[in-house]
Amino acid sequence: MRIAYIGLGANLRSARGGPEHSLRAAARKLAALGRVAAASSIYETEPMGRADQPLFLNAALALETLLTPEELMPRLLAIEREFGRDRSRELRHGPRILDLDLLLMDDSVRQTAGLTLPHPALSGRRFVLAPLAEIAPRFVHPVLGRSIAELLDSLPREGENGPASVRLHHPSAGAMITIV
Ligand code: PH2
Ligand code: MG
Ligand code: MG
Repeated sequence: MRIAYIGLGANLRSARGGPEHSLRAAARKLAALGRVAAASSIYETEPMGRADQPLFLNAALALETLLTPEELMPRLLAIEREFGRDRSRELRHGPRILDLDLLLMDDSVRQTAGLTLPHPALSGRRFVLAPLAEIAPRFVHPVLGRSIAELLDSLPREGENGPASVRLHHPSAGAMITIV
């Protein structure tokens, strides 16, 4: 059994609903690939990369699964496509119907065409680290040798990744899906 940490993000409506619906529905699809062991709250985050787009919703979950990283990755892409994401028609750092990022999988380190583990953007982004720190604060990044809580703590106090760039979407709602 492996544990995959997956980051979820959305800031555009899909044909079926808004970003919040997409995150919750995607989490239920992920649950079918194993067992969701932990799920974060949903966060409302300032768009990184391009300012001229809606706020993002971001979250993270821990998936216990028998799939390897190479098997899981195409399943994530297939779920993105199911919600209507078309990678051929999007801008770098632009708006997204649904983004599912494989952030970490146990202590796997990979660098291939279709998969880089740990996710290269993990350590510098508050909108990834804040949700992840809610479910795995002591998980140690296999390359950097620092915990998620330490990485979050070492982000700049000002600017694009400052503490104000991330807040709870529903301050008292709890996890994005019910853990069974
Ligand atoms: N994803 C992007 C671009 N910018 N900003 C935030 N806050 N959250 C995201 O998930 C995000 C982003 C797509 O590459
Ligand atoms: Mg992403
Ligand atoms: Mg992605």
